[in-house]
Amino acid sequence: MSKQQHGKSGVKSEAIVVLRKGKPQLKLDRLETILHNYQDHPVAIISVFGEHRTGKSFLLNFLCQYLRENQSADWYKKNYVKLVNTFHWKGGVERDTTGIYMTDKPFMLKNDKGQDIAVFLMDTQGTFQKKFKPGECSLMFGLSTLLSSVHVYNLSSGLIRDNDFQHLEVFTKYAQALTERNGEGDAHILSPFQGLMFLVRNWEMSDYESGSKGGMEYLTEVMKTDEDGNDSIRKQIMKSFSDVRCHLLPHPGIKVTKYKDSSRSSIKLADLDESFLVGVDDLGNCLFSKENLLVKELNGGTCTGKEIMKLALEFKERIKSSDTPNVDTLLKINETVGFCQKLQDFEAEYERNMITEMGENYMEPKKLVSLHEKCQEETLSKYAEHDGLTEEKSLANKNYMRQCLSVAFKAMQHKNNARKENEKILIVGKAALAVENLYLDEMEKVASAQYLEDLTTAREKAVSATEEAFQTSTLDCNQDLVKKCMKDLHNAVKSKHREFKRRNAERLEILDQKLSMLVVETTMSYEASMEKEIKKTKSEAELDRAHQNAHKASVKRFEENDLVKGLGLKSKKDKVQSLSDKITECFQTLKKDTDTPKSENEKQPEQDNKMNYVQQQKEAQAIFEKRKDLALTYSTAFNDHREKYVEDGELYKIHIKAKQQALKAFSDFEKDISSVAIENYWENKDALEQELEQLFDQVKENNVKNKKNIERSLNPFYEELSADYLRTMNKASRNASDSTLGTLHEVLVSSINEELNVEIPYENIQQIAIATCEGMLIEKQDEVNNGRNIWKELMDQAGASTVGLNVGKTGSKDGRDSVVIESILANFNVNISQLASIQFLKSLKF
Ligand SMILES: Nc1nc2c(ncn2[C@@H]2O[C@H](COP(=O)(O)OP(=O)(O)O)[C@@H](O)[C@H]2O)c(=O)[nH]1
Ligand SMILES: [Mg+2]
Repeated sequence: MSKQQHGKSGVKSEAIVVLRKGKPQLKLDRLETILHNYQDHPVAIISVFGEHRTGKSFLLNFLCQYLRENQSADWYKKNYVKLVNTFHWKGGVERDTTGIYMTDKPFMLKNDKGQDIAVFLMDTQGTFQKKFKPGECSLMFGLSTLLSSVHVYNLSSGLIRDNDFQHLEVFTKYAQALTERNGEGDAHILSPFQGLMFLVRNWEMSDYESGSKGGMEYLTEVMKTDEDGNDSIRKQIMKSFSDVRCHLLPHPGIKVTKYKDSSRSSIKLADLDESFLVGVDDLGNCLFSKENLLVKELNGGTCTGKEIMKLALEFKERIKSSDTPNVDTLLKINETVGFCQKLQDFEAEYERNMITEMGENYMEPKKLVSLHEKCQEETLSKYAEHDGLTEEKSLANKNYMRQCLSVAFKAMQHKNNARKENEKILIVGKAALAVENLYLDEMEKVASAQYLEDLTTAREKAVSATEEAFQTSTLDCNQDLVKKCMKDLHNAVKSKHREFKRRNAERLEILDQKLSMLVVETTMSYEASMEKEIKKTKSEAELDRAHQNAHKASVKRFEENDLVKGLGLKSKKDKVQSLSDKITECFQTLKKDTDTPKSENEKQPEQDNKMNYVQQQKEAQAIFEKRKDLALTYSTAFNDHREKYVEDGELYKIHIKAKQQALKAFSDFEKDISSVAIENYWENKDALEQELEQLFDQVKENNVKNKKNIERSLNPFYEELSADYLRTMNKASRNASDSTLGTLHEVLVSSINEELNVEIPYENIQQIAIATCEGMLIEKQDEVNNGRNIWKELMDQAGASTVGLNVGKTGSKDGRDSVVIESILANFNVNISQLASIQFLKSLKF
C-alpha cells in the first residue's frame, strides 16, 4: 500500500457526471485524467448509490478515513482525529451531491492474489422519483452499474423494504435478457454484474446483530418472503450479481447529524457513536480486505483502467440521444468492451504462442505460414469456447479476430525477416572475413612476392581455399542463406583479386625497371670486353668469333641472374631478345669504329653519352622509387577509412589534400634531377598523377563497400520497425478515431525520423533511411486501415461507437508539437525507445 496515494495531501473527489440544465453530462476527459496512470492496472470501483439525503457522502468519507489509516485495527479509536472531507456532504433536506463523484486518486490495495489493485470510491446521486419505462434506468444509475465492481445500495429506512427491490427491477430485466439470449441452464454464462451490497443504515432492530454477519442472516430471511410478487425479482437479482451481500450499520449518533455542512464543520471521531464506528470498520473489512476486495471484471476477465475508460466511452456514445439507458444498451456495452478485451487477450496469447514456437532463429517462410495457421486455429477455437454470443455475432467477431491475427502475423513475418537480415549480415561478414584472411595469402603462396605472369592457377587455388574456409565457418548458419550469400563471397573475391592484380602490375613495373638496368649493365660489360678484343685482334673473322663468344657469355650471365630466372618463359625470351639486340647493335658500332677509327675528339662525346646513359638509368630508378613512395604516403591518408564509411564530399577533400601534398613533394624533387633524366621525370610526374587517381578509385570502391555494409545493417531495423508499427497501429485502430489514428501515424513517423537523425551520423544515409521508413509506413498504414474498416463494420452492426479516444483534442494536428506527441504516445501506451526496432537501431555502431 503506498502512503502517498492517501497521505495528508489527500484524495479529492471529482465530478465525472454533472447536471447541466437538469440534464446529466458525462465528463469523459475528467475520467480519463483520473484513470490515466492506471491504464494497465486492475481496478476496483466501489460505488455507493441511493436516494439523496441518506448519508452516502458522509459514509464515503468514513471509508476514505479507514483506507487512509491503512485499515489499521484502531483507526476509529483515535478520538481526536478529524474526519476527512473527500466527499462533500450537507445537513438538512436540500439535495447536495448531484451527479457522480469519484476519488481523483485510487487507494492502492492488495487482493488475495497479491496483485496491486487501484481502488476508487464513487458517490452516485440517483433518484427513483422519476418514472422510467420498464428496463430503463437513470443515466447515473446505469453508468455506476456499468463501471463499479461493488454497488453499495444505501437504504436509510433502517430495513429492506419491498419497494427497494422494485428499484432494482432494471437488473432483473438484465438477467432475463441474458437468459433469453443464451438459453437457461447455460452453465458458463457469468452474471453480468459483480457485487451488490444492501447497506441498511440506521439499523436498530435487535433480531439481527449489526454488521455483515447479521446482515447476511437478515438478507436470507428477506429473500425468503414472498409478498407482492417480488419473489421473481429477488431471484433475478441473485442471478444478475455474482456476489450479493448485506450489511447492517447503526445510526451515527445525534451529535453529528446536527452538523450542517462538511466544509464548515469538522467532525471528530469522538463525536460518533462507537457502534457506528465499529460498524464502519466491519464494513471496511467487508469491502477492502484481501479476501473480500472485488476487482472489476468483464466476462470473466480483469478490468484495467483502460477498459473502464472504454466502458464509459461506449456508454456515452450509445446514450447520446437520451439520458435513460436501457438494459439492452448496457448489455451491449458490456459485450462490445468485453469482446475488445478478449480480442486483446487472445491476440496476446497468439503472439506468445508464435514467439515460443518460432524460437530464436530465422524460420523458413512456408514453415512460418503453417505455424501461423495452427496458432490461429487454436486461438479461434479457444475464443469460440469463451464467447456466449449468438452464432451470427460470434461468427462476425471471429472474422474480425481472424483479421487481427493476420495483422499480428504480418508483424511476425517482419520479425522473422529481421532475423533473416541479421543472419545474412552474419554470413556476409563471415564471407568477408574468409576473403580478407585468406585470399591474398593464398595468392602469395604461389607468387612469393614475385611478379606472376599467369594468375589462373593461383586464382583457382585461392578461390577454393577461401570457399572452403567460408563454408566451414558457416556450418551452423541457415544453409539456404549461405548459398544465397555465395555471390557476396565471390564479389569480395573479385575485389581482392583486383587488389592482387594491382600489386602484381606494380611488381612488373619494378621488375622492368631493374631488368632495363641489367640489360644496360650487361651490354656495357660486353662492350668493355670487346674493346679489349679489338685491341688484340685484327681479323674480321676473329672479331666475329670474339663477339659470338662474348655475346653468348653475356646472355648466359643475364639468364643466370636471379631477376631473369624468375621470369615467365615469354617475358624471359623478350628480355633476352632485347639484350641480344642491344649487343648486336653495340657490335655493329664497334666494327664501324674499327673500320674508320675516330679521333680522340670524336671519342670524347661518345664516352660522355655512355656516362649520361648510365646516369639517366640511375636517376630513372630514383625517380621511380620516389614516385612509389609518394603514392604509398598518399594511401596512408585514407587509413582511418578502410573499414569506416565516410561521406563522399569528405572523402574527396582528403583525396585533394593528399594528392596536392604528393605532387608538391614530387615537384620539390625536380631540382635534384639532371637534364639527362628530366624527360623521365616528367613522364613519372604524369604517371604519379594517374596513379593517385587510380588509388582514389580504389578508395572510393572501398567506401562504397563500407556504405553498403551500413545500409545492409539497417535492413533488420526496417523489418523490426514494420513489425512494431503494425502491432502498435493495429491495437490503436480499435481505440482511436480516424483523425487520431492519422495523428498517431504522423507522430510515429516523426518520432522515428528524430531517432534516425540522432542515431545515423551520415546525412545521406540518414535521408535515405528516413525516406525508406516514410514510404514503408505509409504502405503499412493502408494495411492497418483495411483492418480498421472491418472493425468499423463490426462495431456498426453491434450498434457500438468507433470514435475511440479523442486524443487529438490538444489542437495541433501536424504531430510535431512535442506536447501532442507525448500525450498521444502516452495515450496509446507507446514508448518509442522501448520499441524493438529502436533498440536495435541504438545497438548499431556506425
Ligand atoms: N440518520 C442518519 N443521518 C445520517 C447518517 N449519515 C449521515 N447522516 C446525515 O444525513 C445528512 C445528509 O448526508 P449526505 O452524506 O450529504 O447525504 P447524501 O445526499 O446521501 O450524500 C447529513 O446531515 C448527515 O449528517 C446516518 O447514518 N443516519
Ligand atoms: Mg451526497
